[in-house]
Amino acid sequence: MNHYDDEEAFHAQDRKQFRKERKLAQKSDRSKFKKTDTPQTPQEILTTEHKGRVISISGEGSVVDVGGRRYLCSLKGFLKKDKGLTKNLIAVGDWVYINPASEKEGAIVQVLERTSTLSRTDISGKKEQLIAVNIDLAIISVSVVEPPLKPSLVDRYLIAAEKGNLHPIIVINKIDLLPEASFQEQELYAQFLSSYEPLGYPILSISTKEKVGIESLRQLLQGKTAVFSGQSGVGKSSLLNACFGLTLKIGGLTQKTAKGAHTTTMAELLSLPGGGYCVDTPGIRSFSLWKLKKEDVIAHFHEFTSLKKKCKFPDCSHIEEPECAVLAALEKNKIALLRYQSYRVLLEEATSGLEKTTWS
Ligand SMILES: Nc1nc2c(ncn2[C@@H]2O[C@H](COP(=O)(O)OP(=O)(O)OP(=O)(O)O)[C@@H](O)[C@H]2O)c(=O)[nH]1
Ligand SMILES: [Mg+2]
Ligand SMILES: [Zn+2]
Repeated sequence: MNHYDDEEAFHAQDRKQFRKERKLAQKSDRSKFKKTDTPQTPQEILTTEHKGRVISISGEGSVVDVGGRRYLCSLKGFLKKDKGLTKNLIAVGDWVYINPASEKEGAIVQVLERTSTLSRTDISGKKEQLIAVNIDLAIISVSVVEPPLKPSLVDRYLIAAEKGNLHPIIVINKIDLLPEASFQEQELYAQFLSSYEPLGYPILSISTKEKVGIESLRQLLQGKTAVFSGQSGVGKSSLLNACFGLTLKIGGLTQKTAKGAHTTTMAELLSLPGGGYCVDTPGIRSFSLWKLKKEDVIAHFHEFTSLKKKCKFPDCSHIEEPECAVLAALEKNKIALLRYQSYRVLLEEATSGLEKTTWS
């Protein structure tokens, strides 16, 4: 079974609706979708009053905010020519130029260069799927239990953030559940902190339920643009509601598996009171890094860097080679076991092309 199936099944209904809406939209205005459209002259395009930002994307089109006024926009056909290996040409957070057709509708005629991108591999495994773009902070959202903490998922996000030019912040939610959690879950949380904090990654332990750590998160987000991403049910929407008094829809967890209910179904850029923006995103069931290379993995585990020189073989992969300095450090607890386990999983993925990315 394809590892995306679960997550996709949740949204199958949405996709059906998406296709239906797109078909209707195309029918009602064929001109907006013609691949033969020709670009306008730069003078026609570059009028600042038509510059806007993509807030959300649905089957009907992209909602673009132009100075507080919202337009539902289609995409000019000529922009589709360069599709290549990208699943979505437009992403939430994109700065675009639009050509208004009425007070409420228009067409995107130009997409501005992106300063950052958070992306993963799409369902087909062949294309890059942009989650959000032009974002300062990647809020890597996890929970201690329900769903359980997944260190290798955090490492995936850390690599994605680094590759996409975003600052990562790890947010561990639901710490109120720790006292009642199993010994293994408590140990994993403690081990996670002792493994990742020394590496310099900002980590916030939070309970939206008991209002712990909310103020620290709010301060980090102030004036910035952040994307909240992570598994369904970790509490991304709850975190945003708690920080900014928003009223985003919150879901339950399936009783049997304690998995999220995929409550948020569409990424949306939200303007925050006091300045800044946030993108709440639908929960992921898997996260496969786009074009993950062995070098990306090696560079990410920078605590191995100084040790590598001491390995017997210069091309040592630190798996089973003799006289490996990384393995020796691991034995002496000088390298965190959680990080080494992540390294093995990610290296395997990068070298074999096989993706082990499902969290269920
Ligand atoms: N115990 C506890 N439960 C929490 C906390 N934060 C959120 N929850 C619960 O976790 C469940 C999921 O919360 P959501 O905010 O909908 O999670 P999400 O990450 O947005 O999920 P998706 O939109 O499906 O991706 C809800 O039942 C929340 O009440 C917390 O700090 N402690
Ligand atoms: Mg949500
Ligand atoms: Zn080695």
